[in-house]
Amino acid sequence: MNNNETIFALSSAHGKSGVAVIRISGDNLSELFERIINKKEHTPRHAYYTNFRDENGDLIDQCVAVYFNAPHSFTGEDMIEIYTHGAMAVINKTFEFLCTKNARIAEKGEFSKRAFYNNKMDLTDVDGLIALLDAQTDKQRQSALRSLSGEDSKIYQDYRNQMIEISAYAAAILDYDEDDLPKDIDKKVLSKTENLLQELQKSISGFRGTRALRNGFNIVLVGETNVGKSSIFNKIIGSNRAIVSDIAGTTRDVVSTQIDIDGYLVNLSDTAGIRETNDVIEQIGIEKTNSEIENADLIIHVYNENPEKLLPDEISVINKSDLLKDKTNKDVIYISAKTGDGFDILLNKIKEKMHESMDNSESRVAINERSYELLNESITELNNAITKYDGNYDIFAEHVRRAGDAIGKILGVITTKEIADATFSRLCLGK
Ligand SMILES: Nc1nc2c(ncn2[C@@H]2O[C@H](COP(=O)(O)OP(=O)(O)OP(=O)(O)O)[C@@H](O)[C@H]2O)c(=O)[nH]1
Ligand SMILES: [Mg+2]
Repeated sequence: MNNNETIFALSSAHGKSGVAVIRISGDNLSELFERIINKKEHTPRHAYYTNFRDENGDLIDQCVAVYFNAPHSFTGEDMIEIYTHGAMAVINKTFEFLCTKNARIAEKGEFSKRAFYNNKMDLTDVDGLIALLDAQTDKQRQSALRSLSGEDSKIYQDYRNQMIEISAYAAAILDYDEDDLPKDIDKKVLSKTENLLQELQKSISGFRGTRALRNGFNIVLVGETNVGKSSIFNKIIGSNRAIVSDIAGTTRDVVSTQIDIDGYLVNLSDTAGIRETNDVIEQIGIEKTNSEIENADLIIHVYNENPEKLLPDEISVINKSDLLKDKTNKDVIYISAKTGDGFDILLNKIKEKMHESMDNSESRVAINERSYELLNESITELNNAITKYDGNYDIFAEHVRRAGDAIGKILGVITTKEIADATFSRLCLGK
C-alpha cells in the first residue's frame, strides 16, 4: 500500500505528563521535519533540540524531534517523532500546526496497518503488539514480546511450509508413476501429516487450558444414536437429566450441565446422535452437535463396537460392556452405563486429560481469539485429511492446502480486508 496521506497521532498516554510523543508518518517528510527543527538539512535518527514555532513564528514548545527515513521506521514510511512537554495545550497546538501542513489525525491502529502493508510486520506481530499493550502479568509480557519479535511468525511459517510441502507431495503421488517416486512416499506423507496435526494440537491446548480455567472445561459426549450417550451423561452427573430410551434419535438438543471434577469446573454436554436423517429437527440437533464438537476441550466418543479409526485426542469408550464377551481392545475403555462398570477408569482418564490440558497451559505460540479460530480451522482440515483419506490424494491434498491457508490467514500472508481491519481496530490511537 502506498498511501501518500500524512498522518499523525499522540503515541504516549493522554492526559498531563512530563513528555508527550507525537508521531507523524507519510511520504517525503524531509521538508516538514526541517521546518520543525528550523534547519536546511538534517541527519536521520539524530535527536534535534528545537524551538518549535507555528506559522506566525510563535513558539509552540521547546522540544526534541527525530527523523526516521523510509523504510527504516516503524511504518516503513518516512516518520517524525516529536517529544514535546506533555501538556494538552502543547499537544493541541502541535496538532493544529500539523493540520496546516496537510496532515490528518490517524485512525486507530493506522500506523500498524501501514507497517503491515509495507511488510514491516505480519498479523502475528500485530497480535503480539496488541497483547503487549494489554499485558498485565509478566508471563503475558514475555509471551507478547515473543510474538511481537517474530518468533511466533517463524513457528507459523514453519507449519505452513510443512503443509505446502505435504500437499505438494500428495499432488506428486497423483501425477507421477509409483516407480519414479521415493519408496513409501504415501506412508511418509500420512505420518508427516499426523505429526503436524499433533503439534498443532499441542499449540492450541495452551490456549484451551487458560480459557478452560476461566470458563470451564468443555467435555462433550458424541457418537451414533442409541449407543448410550445420555445414559453415560446421567451416570456421570448422578441424576436423570437427559431422556434415555431405546428409540434411536431420542436426544435432539444439547443437554449441558456444570459439574466439578477434581476441583475444575466442567461443562458436560450430551448431544444428538449422529446419523443420516430426514427429520428436520434431528438435523438441527446434529448441527448443534457439530458446533459442540468444535468448542470441545475433550470429546468422549461413545461406540457399541470396535471403532474403525481412533482419533488420538478423543477418549474412545465402548458402552454396553455388559452385553459384550470380547473386551480385548486396549485402545478403548469398556464401560456400562447400566452396571457402572468401567466408570472409575473413564473418570481417571478424563482427569488425566484435564490435567494435561490445564497444567501445561504454556504454549509454543501465543494464541488469541483470532488465531485460535484459524488454528482450529487448520486442525479440522488436517483431521479431515487423515480421517477421510481413502486412497484419494486429490481430496487429501485439498484438505492440507486449506489447513495451510488457515495458517496463512493467521500470518496475514493470506488476508481479507475484514481480517486486517478487525485486527487493527483493536489497537489504540498512535499505534
Ligand atoms: N445393556 C445396556 N443398555 C444400555 C446401556 N447404556 C444404555 N443402554 C440402553 O441403550 C438405549 C439407548 O440409550 P441412550 O442413553 O438413550 O442412548 P443415546 O446414545 O443417548 O441415544 P440418542 O439420544 O438416540 O442418540 C436405552 O434403551 C438404554 O437403556 C448399557 O450400558 N447396557
Ligand atoms: Mg441421547
